[in-house]
Amino acid sequence: MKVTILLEELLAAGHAGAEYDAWLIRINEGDQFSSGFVEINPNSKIPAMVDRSGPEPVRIFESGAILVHLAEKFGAFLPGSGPERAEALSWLFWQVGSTPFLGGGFGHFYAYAPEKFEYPINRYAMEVKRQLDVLDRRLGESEYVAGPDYTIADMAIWPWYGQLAQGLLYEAGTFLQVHEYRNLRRWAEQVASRPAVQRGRMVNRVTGDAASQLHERHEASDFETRTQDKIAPAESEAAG
Ligand SMILES: N[C@@H](CCC(=O)N[C@@H](CS)C(=O)NCC(=O)O)C(=O)O
Repeated sequence: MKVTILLEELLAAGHAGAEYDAWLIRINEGDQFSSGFVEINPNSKIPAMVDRSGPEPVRIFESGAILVHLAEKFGAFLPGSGPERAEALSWLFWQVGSTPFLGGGFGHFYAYAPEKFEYPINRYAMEVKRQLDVLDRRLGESEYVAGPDYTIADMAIWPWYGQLAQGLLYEAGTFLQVHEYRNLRRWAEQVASRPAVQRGRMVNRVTGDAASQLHERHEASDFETRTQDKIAPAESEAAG
């Protein structure tokens, strides 16, 4: 989601060279272990990207590396030097290092594990609340995470902590008392209101409302013509 948000932001800012093809990798069906995907990401995780704009295709894996690659290529959403760049990269790497405790830790035990084990749920909930507090304090002193400007750090953090603060992740809003993090919620709503974020959130999405799922994205008009409610209306009705 963070990569498609950046690509949509770049297009919205007039960078026509950011036009992209997004293919669906169904991780619950093991697509990430197929030989074609492993050639792009030897670690078998989404996201992964091939930049075909140069003389030779360039593969990039790890979401943070993809965001930096694109931001540098287009000279956008990442300050080129100085303390502003250091701050944006610090928060970007903060996200990559912190989120395994939210997704692999809290999300796994709270939402997906076959049984409810109290100890890991409490342990990871405590860590996630600590992380939410870190973000809330930062967003109390700054409009965006890295300062006055919207950067790739916001795009990396919003899909996890922004959506969590808005109650859109794991249905854990009440359990984690996310309403307490007022600065984080202010920022989450601000980022969520951006049309490019709304589009980026739809790409490769396979859950929720059929009208918000664009399984593959190959051109801008796909948002109007190829969402699941339009290409598989019978299926989406049957799914409720
Ligand atoms: N540090 C990696 C994490 C990527 C990651 O964990 N992706 C998950 C989905 S959120 C995945 O592909 N899981 C499939 C699997 O573990 O087999 C990044 O930021 O790109």
